[in-house]
Amino acid sequence: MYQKISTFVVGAVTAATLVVNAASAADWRGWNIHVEGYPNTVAMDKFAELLTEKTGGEINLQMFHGGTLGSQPDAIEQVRLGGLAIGNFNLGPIGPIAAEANVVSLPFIFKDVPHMFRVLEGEGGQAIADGMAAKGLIPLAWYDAGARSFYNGEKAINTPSDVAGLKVRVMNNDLYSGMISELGGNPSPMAFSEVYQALKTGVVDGAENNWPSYESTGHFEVAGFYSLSQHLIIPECLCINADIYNGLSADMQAAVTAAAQESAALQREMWAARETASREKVVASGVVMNEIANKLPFQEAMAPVYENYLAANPDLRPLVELIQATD
Ligand code: GTR
Repeated sequence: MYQKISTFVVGAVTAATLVVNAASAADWRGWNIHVEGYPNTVAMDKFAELLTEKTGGEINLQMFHGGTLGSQPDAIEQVRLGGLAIGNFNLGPIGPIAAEANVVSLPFIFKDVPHMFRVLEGEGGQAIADGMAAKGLIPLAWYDAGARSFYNGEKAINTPSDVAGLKVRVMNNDLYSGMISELGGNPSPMAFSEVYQALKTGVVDGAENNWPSYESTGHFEVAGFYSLSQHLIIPECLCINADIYNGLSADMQAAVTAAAQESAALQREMWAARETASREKVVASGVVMNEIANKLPFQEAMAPVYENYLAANPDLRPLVELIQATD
């Protein structure tokens, strides 16, 4: 009898311990669109490693790379709803959800990448982060995604009239569709994973992206003219579901944020090296790269895109002006 009771008690205690552990240790899932070896992929894996280390094993993140858990717009919804805890997102597809974040998708708003980071580190970045947090997404750190330029399989682009008539893939965001339309092209919003096949089969004539994505996706194999328009400089976030983050203790929040900041420092360092390596690789493979001597006509053509954004978001005019006035 004694034996029986003690077995029962030990069993009950073990079960209770398991319940407590299950409730206190968290298993998170994370989304990333990029392939193995891409700076963001390596940096997200580092984030997962640092999370376990800095939280003493209280939080464990399982990363899913290569967009295996779905398209970027779907994954953004999943992180907002809490089905996924973490994602590395480009702010492009976040713009339609958070108007403040959409400011970075105004073509030519940033002078260069350092300008973008100066804005993100200041009042402008806080306004963008607050706008995203209000929609359920907290940016823990910012990743570099360089500048995006046009590419296609037909010709070098030097003036807006070279874009006229081209069908160009864009990310899901009306600002990008407006941007292509104002240049006289036909915008085609499409998921990242579909672009290679669309370029290859002629469903679209061209697309636009930074050097590393142009290279890692193989787009350079099927669209061999890359024209340095650098029309968009869009930051990326290492984002977390707001309820999950807000539910953590202050110590855990600090550990998560520190892990994210370290991951971002690694990503930015690797990004700089990868931009050069990707450019060298595609140019060596025969890609025709051209500088655009005069970008002014492209910039001037964007006036209606800015007007439409400001007409829809009159309260965000100060944010646009703040960015433009930042040195
Ligand atoms: C990449 C970016 C991805 C995705 C992709 C696209 O540069 O890192 O998150 O936004 O572009 O064009 O869809």
